[in-house]
Amino acid sequence: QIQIEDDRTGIDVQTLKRAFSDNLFYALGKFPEIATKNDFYMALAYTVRDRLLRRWLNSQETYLKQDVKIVCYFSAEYLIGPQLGKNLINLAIVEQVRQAVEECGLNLDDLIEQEEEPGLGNGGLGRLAACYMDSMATLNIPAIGYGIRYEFGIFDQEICEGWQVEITDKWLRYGNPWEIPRTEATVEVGLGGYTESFYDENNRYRVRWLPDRTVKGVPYDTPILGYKTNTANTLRLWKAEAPESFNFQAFNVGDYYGAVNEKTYSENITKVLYPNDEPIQGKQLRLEQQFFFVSCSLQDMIRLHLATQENLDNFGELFAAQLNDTHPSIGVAELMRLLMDVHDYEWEQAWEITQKTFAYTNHTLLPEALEKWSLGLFGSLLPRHLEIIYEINRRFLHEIRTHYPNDVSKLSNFSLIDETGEKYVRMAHLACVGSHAINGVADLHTQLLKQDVLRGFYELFPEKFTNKTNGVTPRRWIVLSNPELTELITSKIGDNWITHLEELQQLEPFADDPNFRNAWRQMKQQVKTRLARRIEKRCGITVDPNYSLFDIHVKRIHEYKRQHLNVLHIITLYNRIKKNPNIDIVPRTFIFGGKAAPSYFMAKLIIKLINSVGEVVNNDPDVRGRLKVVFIPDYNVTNSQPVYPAADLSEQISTAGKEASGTGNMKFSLNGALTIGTLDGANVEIRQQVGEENFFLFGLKAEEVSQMKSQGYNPWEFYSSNEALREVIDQISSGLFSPEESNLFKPLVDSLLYHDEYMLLADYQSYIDCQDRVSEAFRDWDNWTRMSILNTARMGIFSSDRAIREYCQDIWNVQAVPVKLED
Ligand code: 26R
Repeated sequence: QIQIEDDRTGIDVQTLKRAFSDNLFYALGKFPEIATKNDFYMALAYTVRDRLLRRWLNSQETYLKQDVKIVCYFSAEYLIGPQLGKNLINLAIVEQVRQAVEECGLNLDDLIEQEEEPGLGNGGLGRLAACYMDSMATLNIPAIGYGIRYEFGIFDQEICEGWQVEITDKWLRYGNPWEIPRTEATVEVGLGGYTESFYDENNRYRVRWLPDRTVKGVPYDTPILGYKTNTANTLRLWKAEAPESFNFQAFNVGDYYGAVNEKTYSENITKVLYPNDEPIQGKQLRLEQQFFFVSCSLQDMIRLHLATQENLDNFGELFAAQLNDTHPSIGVAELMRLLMDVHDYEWEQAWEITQKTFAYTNHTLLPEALEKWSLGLFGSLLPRHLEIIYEINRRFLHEIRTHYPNDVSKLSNFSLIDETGEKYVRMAHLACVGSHAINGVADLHTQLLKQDVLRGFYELFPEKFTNKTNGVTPRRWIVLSNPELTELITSKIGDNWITHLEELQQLEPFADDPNFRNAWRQMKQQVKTRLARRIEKRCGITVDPNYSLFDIHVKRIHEYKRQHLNVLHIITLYNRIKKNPNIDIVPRTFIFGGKAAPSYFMAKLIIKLINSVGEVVNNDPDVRGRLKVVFIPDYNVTNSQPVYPAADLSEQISTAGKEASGTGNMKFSLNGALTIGTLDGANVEIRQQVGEENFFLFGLKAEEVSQMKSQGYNPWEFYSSNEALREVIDQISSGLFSPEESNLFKPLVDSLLYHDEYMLLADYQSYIDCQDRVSEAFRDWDNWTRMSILNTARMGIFSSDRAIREYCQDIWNVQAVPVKLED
């Protein structure tokens, strides 16, 4: 019988040291004298992994033995970030480990920085999945995260002469100590081919699918340990491999190279993550990825289920499958196929099980991001699923006909098939009919879903719709990212807030305590200084953490997020200085970060614009360092962690109605930044929470945006009637910021003057006025600090723990299951 605190897993400094050097020797095959920093990192990672394995195995065993309901989170993306620091915190062994490695002559923070993060997502959606996995483990909710083990995640970004350059993300290059392949749980997935009908031995009409190729799915498991609990859930990511078919046997010696080729073909499926904002029309590989991971996962669930249950009748009582956007929505058709074609269920019962199992979260209102697949592509890859979708549709439209007897237009609006031009399968429609619950990710977003994008479905089944406002995990986004703040909060209210974030409320009275305010200001100064050092090192730009307002805009680069509106403000301030070099202006450091999709020309041009404006502003002697513009390259989870804590001001300035929720907005405000923002996504609720006097609001409301659009918005009117705006635009188009190529930004300027899809010019003046209020407020440090404290104190409801509790109660009907350490 293994003892928990034996030599192998003990957590005192001596035992940790011993385990660390054992792992270096036995797992890495190195002496300390010849070990690289990465060897040390790996040895430490294994040492930490050893200490969570017991919890992991016990969790799996507990779920298997008891008939507990398990959440299966289906997501094509996960941005879990680096694991070492997080696991140390969750195991509560940071200090011992720090000392142990120090006694070996090493620095813990250096080793933590050595980790290469798995960038298996684009942005908000993938990071949300990671926060939810953290919260489910912390709340002892049985859960499996299913997804894709991309060999190449989101590209690494370099900035060359102001332009984004994409570099392949080789994250597996030095090995991944956190994952364990479970080859014994490999499954097979079919693709292509055709279907045929037949009568089975009971003379029942049946259909079978004869795929023309199959691939193997091999699961790679990563433990997701909760905070100070015994629950360690599994993130199960599938890798595609070639089946060991005839081709690899001696039969085919003549075509050895052909056989190897086929292997490459199969393995392509999980090769690379698709960037969003990339036209995916006709990208067969993307559909293959989606079907591949969903089929693997459903087969895996069925196997798990049948290990303890006689049949699949109660599948939906033991699994809650959440569709993270429509990317995994093919699961509706695949579960139907598995139940009917493989497990002999009749349509009606299969349909009942399917609807009971699935629920769907929508994450975007942008029309270009609503997934649809052309019938040709769909039918050739998934012929059986297309038949099933036709049958779902036939039955569904029958209901529609009875519900709206005299309205044929309803049929084409509701149909799972878009027949307005070339024919497509509408994945959101499939997700809606196949799920028992549908949710948006912020109050406003859910309202807009009900009013616009999914209006018909809302009228038809209003009871399916709920709102689940997003949340973020305080373990990564406060405790790990901001130790200074963590300590300060804990010194006043204890550390229970880490799992009960509403308790931050207890900070409120301290907002009026001068000593506490002082400590708060010092803490902010400290973390700003930390970021300033990094900026100096990474970008070679000196910034002033003491007097300058850190104004931060980090997120994917997209026109709707309006990084270029921020730039218009920078140029406006620059012009004020140029006109009056002695003007009394609040010094600001504008910090940007984010990736643009490789083929998104306008977004890449915005990056270039930021850097070009920075070049001019940063080097103009008249500015005297009062304005600085910085673009932090390669924005990802790792690089974001030092950023959120250092912000004075958080930029959340999307066109109202476009940002489904945002989650960066929450990370900033939790860390005591004030927000300048529109009434969009979760900004609305953040403002409600922190109080309107502690939030800088500007811009058109969602309603006003659509109104103005329908009345015929003319950006030119704003341009010609606003002198400051006109000057800024003219400077950009005249080449002031691109002397080597004066037409460089013409596409951007033209787009603003003649279309301005995202209403920058309409919101310009309101934004500038609001920024002026920000500057005035920042002059009063004392009051600013007070507002900052109140932001943190009132942001508790934006914990992902709260969000997960709501999903458990309203959608999943899942209970916590405590895991014992000894068994
Ligand atoms: C179809 C395809 C290629 C694709 C489109 C869009 C793939 C991925 C996306 C990403 C979208 C769905 C996304 O990330 N949405 C973001 O989800 C966050 C979490 O809910 C929100 O906070 C954020 O507002 C929203 O943009």
